[in-house]
Amino acid sequence: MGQNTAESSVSLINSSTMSNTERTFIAVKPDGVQRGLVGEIIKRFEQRGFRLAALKMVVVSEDHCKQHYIDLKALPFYAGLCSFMHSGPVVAMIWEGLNVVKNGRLMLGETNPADSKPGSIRGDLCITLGRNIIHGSDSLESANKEIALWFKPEEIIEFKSCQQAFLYE
Ligand code: IDP
Ligand code: MG
Repeated sequence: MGQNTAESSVSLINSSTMSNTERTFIAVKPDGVQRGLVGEIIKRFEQRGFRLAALKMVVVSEDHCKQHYIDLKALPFYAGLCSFMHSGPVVAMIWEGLNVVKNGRLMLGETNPADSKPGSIRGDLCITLGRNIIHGSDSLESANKEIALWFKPEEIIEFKSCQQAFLYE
């Protein structure tokens, strides 16, 4: 197909350039790791078609958790939440793809598992608010902040997935 046809311009605008590289920060919290749900969670993001751009298992400091949840500082559960997040290993990941921030949140379900629909991660795999197994960025701005807090640039791996042409028109 010629470079200058209307069709190729439209497809460039619609897909294979910037938006397919949107990134979100997803973390399996200590309860999700302990319950053996890391594989299930990764499987859901992989099967949806998102690309894994970074992954590590870490026990982070309480200060790191306080920074991660800084927007919730004034809330009564902040201290307990930060202490729990620091209590054991977390699997931190960056996932990439079209509208991955919004779609990642939809895949997670509601903050409270009790309000989460079956089919969502929280709706299928957990029961209570304080043990809801997974974190996902709630906006592009938070995603950028969280990625910068959790990963060094050299830990983020750029590669073109062989699935690209079959996921995006
Ligand atoms: P989110 O994880 O769905 O983005 P946030 O409102 O950002 O939800 O809250 C962060 C985390 O704090 C939640 O995932 C949950 O584990 C915990 N949390 C939120 N609200 C409460 C609460 O009322 N009591 C105890 N823990 C809470
Ligand atoms: Mg949040």
